[in-house]
Amino acid sequence: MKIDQIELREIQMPLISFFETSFGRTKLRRIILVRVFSEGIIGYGEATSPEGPYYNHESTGTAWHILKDFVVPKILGNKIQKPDDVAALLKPIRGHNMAKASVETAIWDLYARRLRQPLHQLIGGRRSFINCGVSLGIQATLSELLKKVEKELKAGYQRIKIKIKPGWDLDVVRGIRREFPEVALMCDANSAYTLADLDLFRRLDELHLLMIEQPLAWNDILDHIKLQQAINTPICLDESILDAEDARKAIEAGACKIVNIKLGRVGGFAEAKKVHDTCKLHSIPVWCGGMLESGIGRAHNIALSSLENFLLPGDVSASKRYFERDLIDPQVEVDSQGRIQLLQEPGIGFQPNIRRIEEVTVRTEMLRSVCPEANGTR
Ligand code: OSB
Ligand code: MG
Repeated sequence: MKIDQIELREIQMPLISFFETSFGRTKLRRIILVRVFSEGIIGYGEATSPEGPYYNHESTGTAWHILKDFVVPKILGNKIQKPDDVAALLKPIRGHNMAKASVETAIWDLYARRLRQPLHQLIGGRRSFINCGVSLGIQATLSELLKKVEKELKAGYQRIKIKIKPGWDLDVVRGIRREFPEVALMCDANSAYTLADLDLFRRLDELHLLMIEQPLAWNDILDHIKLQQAINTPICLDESILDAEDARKAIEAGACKIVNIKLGRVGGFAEAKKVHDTCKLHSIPVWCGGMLESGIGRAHNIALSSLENFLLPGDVSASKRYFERDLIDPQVEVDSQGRIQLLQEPGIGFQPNIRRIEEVTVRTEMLRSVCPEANGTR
């Protein structure tokens, strides 16, 4: 593949309603979109880094810096035969997986478009639709949260995830259980607790939750093993799993029974597939996490979720839950049974709406190879 140029673009889009987790509140998404140009075809990717370094170490600003100064020059200065080469090429850059994944996923989209093949098919997906849940942020009151739960269940979503933090946990989960005794329910702590909170987890353990996501430190495995030994509810790791080796070690050690896979967190499709395969080998189900993506990242998540071991509903939901108007056509929609159908168009399947993208762009930079001869052949 001859990569001619790569465009970085920061877009800003307000969320329809703020999204609050244990680490903070998001009102405005600042997202980097990546466009990779090759012989008349454009591949699209999105850096899923949040605005500040509170989920992991990455932010919109660090992603721009790492992309512009390290990732993009490496891509433009090397031969790329197929999208699987990209992750290997970027390996010397330590960390910054979300920055790397934006380009990696764009090159997968580009390659699939070249082959006129849907991306989900190219990566080996087997599904015709994916199963969807929702992630509900921390609210001002329990009654507001209950209203949101009811609304999303009416819309058809198959499971409810709520964010918890100290002071917004046991009573809230009990409150939902009282109103919705049978609903598929889980909670996500984003690393807000320690083993000193074991009592809390023993009580949550009585509420037949599907799983508890990332209860302990973002870089921990050992304490999660101890917690998993103390409770029956499966622990699901999110922040702690950065690659397939992390997944293998966590599973072998008994730190979790379920894994959340995010394209950004693991550096793109090549590693996400490895995490998926490792989990499958150990009979550990996975599901697709979200990072409040625009339609571009959402479309990549849909393709990823088509792999066979995505056995649990993911945090991939309709565009209209997040944004007044998304960046793609059609918008992502969920049917009355909480499913998203996979499209059969080439690449991510959804068409980026350039007019809409222009409207929300705040800065753009086009990067070209300084030495075009160095940059691959057909
Ligand atoms: O931990 O899964 C998470 C959003 C931002 C940062 C971290 C997380 C989340 C979500 C939202 O849960 C998922 C989504 O709907 O995009
Ligand atoms: Mg999470």
